[in-house]
Amino acid sequence: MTDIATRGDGSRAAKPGPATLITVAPTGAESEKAAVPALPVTLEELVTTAKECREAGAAVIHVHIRDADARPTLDLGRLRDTVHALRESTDLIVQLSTGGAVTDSFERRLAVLDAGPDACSLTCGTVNFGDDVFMNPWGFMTELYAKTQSLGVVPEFELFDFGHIASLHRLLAQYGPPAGGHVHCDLVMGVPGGMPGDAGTLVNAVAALPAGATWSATGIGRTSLPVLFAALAAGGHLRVGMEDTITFARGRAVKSNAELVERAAAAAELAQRPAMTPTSARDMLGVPDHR
Ligand code: KMH
Ligand code: ZN
Repeated sequence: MTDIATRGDGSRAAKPGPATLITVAPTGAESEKAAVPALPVTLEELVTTAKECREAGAAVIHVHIRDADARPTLDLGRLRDTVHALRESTDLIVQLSTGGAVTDSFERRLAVLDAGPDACSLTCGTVNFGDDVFMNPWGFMTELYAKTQSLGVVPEFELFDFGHIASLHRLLAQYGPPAGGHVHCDLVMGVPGGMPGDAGTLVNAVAALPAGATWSATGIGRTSLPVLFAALAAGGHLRVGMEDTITFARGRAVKSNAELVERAAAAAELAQRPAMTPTSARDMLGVPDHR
């Protein structure tokens, strides 16, 4: 668990704790199955991936689902079936994406919580997203946050840029603490339009987080390894998966999500902060076990 240490000059720093939370984001909404055959898009593929990633050291699964044609969907029936199947087959914390795809409506993104997940993502601001725009205006953020509070779904605050950190402070000040009582953030770095994925940016972003917050980081594409090592060095947790990178090394495609989790777990072990179990992760994040 990461906690906060106060330096001699009164400033605050994350202090490495005994274990590393590893989140796997296996699918996302952006890659096409035809172009990336290893991407898990059916419920069966997702469950197999979840079991393999749990075995490799993941404690949380960040879930986007696909329809029968492997296109991104927020269909509520499919989401409910997915939550049920993942709970039946693993003890992972099931975190549904409320970001969806850039084309999804606010209404459908709010309805994701009705599928009854343990946790959800909550992005703290709009960001250019490659050639698209990922829309998260203040009114939508606050409505989504209030709904997480009333349903007891634990949010993870997705931060793509520094302005998102300012909005997170504003959200907490105006609406109070999240369900579960603990603030956990995920720095999503290296998106074309968001903050860059490098060590200097990570250190500055972490310094701006709310006091007492824990945090993970993920780097998109070629920033995935620099961000992974910077996060471990700075006392943070990790997110990996094919939502964020489909290249394992230069010229070598990712074969499975499990190999990304294995690599993250090996790096965490080297850093003497081995992968955290789902039970410890629930404890840290304030996520009750609904199974
Ligand atoms: N697919 C992106 C537009 C989230 O899951 O909350 C948004 C995203 C963030 O992936
Ligand atoms: Zn996502």
